[in-house]
Amino acid sequence: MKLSEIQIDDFNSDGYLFLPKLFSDAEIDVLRAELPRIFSLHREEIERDEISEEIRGAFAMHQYSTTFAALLRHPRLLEPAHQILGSDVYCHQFKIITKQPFGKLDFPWHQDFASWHAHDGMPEPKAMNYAVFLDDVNEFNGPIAFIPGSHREGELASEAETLPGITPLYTMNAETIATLVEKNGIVSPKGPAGSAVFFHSCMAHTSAPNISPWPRNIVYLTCNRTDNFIRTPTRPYYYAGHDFEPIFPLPDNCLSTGDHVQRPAT
Ligand SMILES: O=C(O)CCC(=O)C(=O)O
Repeated sequence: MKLSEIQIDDFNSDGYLFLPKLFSDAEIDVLRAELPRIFSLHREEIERDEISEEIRGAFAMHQYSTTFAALLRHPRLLEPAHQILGSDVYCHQFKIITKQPFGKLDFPWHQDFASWHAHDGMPEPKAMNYAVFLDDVNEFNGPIAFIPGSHREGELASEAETLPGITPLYTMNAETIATLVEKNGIVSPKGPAGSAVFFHSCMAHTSAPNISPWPRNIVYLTCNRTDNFIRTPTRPYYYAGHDFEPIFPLPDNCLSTGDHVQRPAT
C-alpha cells in the first residue's frame, strides 16, 4: 500500500498520520485471537506490574507468534515505512501495549527518540512508529495523545524517569509541554479497531489510564533506517532490536491466508 503525496505532506507537517480502518475486522479478529495466549506466557518479553501482576505489554511477539510475525512484515505498514523513511528498514521494537479495563497504566509525556538515543545510541530520529488499534479506541480507554507539529522541534530536554517494570523513560517536564501545547494544542486519534496511526519519533505524546470497562490494545511496530542502526545495543533485544537486517513486505493477504496459523507456544 502506497501513501499519497497529500498523506506524506500531512505526515511531514503534523508528525502523524491517522488511517481509519486500515485493517479489516477479519484481520483484527485473527490478531486479537492471539492475545489471551500471548498474555498467558511467562517469558521475559511479557511485561507485568511487579505487585498487581497487571499486564503492561508484550514485546518482540514475532518470536513466539507466527500471526504477529506476519503483521511485522505487513505491506500496509512496511511500504509506508519505506516511503516515509526513504530507505530499507529493520525492526527496532515490536510491542503490544495493553490497557486493561480500569487499569492503572499510563505514560507521561515523552518523545520516543529521547530514550532510543540515550539508551540505545540511535544516532538520528530516523525511526518511527506504525501503530495498529486492536480494539476500538475512545476518549475513555486511554487513547494516545499528540502535540501536532512537536516533531519539528527535534529532540527536546527530558529526564530519565523510573517507571515500574520498564527501563527508565526519558520524560518531558510540564513547562516544555505547556509551551508546545500553547502553540499547537493536543490531538488524540481515536477510532475503530483496525485503524492505524503512524507517528514521528520526536512526536511529544502521552496516554492516560483506562477509566472504562473496555480493553485497549495497540500494536506498535518501530522501524528504523538500516543506516541509522543503534550504536550501543545494551538493552535486551526485545526493547531495542539487535538484528539490523532489513525486513521486506509479505503479500497483502498475509493475515488471511492461513500461513500465519500458530505453532505451539515455545
Ligand atoms: O500505548 C500507549 O498508551 C503509549 C505507549 C507509548 O507511548 C510508548 O510505548 O512509548
